[in-house]
Amino acid sequence: MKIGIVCYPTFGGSGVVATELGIALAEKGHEIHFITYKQPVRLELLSHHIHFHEVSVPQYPLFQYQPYELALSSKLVTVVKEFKLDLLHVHYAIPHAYAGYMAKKMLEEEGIRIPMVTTLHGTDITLVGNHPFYKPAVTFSINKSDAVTSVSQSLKDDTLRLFDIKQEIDVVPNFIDIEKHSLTYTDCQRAMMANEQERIVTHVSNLRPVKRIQDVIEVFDRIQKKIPSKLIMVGEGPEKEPAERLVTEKGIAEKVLFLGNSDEVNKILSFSDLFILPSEKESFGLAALEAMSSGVPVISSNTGGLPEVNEHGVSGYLHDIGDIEGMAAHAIHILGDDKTLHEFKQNAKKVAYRFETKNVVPLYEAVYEKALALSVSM
Ligand code: GMT
Repeated sequence: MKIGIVCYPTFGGSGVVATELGIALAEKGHEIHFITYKQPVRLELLSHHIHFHEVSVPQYPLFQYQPYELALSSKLVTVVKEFKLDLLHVHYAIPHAYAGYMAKKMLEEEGIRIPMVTTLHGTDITLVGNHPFYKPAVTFSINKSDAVTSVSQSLKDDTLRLFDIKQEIDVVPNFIDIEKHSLTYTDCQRAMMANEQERIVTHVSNLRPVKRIQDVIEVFDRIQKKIPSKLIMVGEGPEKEPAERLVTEKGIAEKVLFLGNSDEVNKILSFSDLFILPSEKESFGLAALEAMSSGVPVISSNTGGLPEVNEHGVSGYLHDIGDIEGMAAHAIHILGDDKTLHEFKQNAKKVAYRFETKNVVPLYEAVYEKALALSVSM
């Protein structure tokens, strides 16, 4: 199949899922065309099965806001025609589903029918998409998609509760290539982060308010009072500065490393002992799954799709949003002795195996077949 994938090319979870999906589909023999404004961060190699088409928006001084959707829909029309694509798969509803629908309609004028699959990832529904300024357009473009997927049952329920949706929604979870995440570290790499007696606690995100970064620091502060440990913060975002201030106020600055965005998350996870994800909202929690696949137990909030990923008492623990004391107590329990930590590490990896790439990618292929069959019958 020739598939056009539209996504955000940055470090966000939806872009990572879209990119890994494209790579996995190409490995299965599909021809993949990424169409976005920058080469996706996790897309290292282009090949005859993987192409990248850059969307550029000409800057014009009259426009206060440059019309990206317009440039994207025009680019989609050009790429679909030139490479004779069979299907468009757009990730994150805003504005991708809207631009995709416009492209579909323009192509129809030329007698070309192309189905569009929309994958809902999270904040496109629970935060941004739900804003009254966007809601009518988001509802419209979801309903006009030929097939819709959401990354968890929880996100599907949220979508049906918040929007007037006439379309069926298939749940296709995030997935992980466990082999790729099974890196081992050298003592020298770990030693750059912590000494042998210290446990390593990690958080990876785009450091937005929805991730409750202050809770990460508060939980770690309680951990380090009981157990020698270091906190590694990976990512860039608006909450970084307040977090840096908070660790200085608490006098734990030398125990917290802010690494910024990193291409080496797998390596960092391979020597981590615990992952903290206390988010306000989290439709799935790809970061938690990535940690678990590296054998890192997770302390998370019990919100959104997280209970579908993190198994309470097995791969880690789930707590009410903001329950810093509870999270810290369970973190200390996991990190307290080597035997308990070893058990949680093994269990985390076992649970992650449920979401292996080879189990999940066929679910997307089935959705593509369904969308294609539907568009032929129309
Ligand atoms: O908030 C993020 O982490 C980025 C965001 C995105 O769409 O780029 O992630 C969302 O999609 C991921 C991939 O499907 C999910 O694993 C994340 O849980 C989800 N984030 C939220 O719902 C906050």
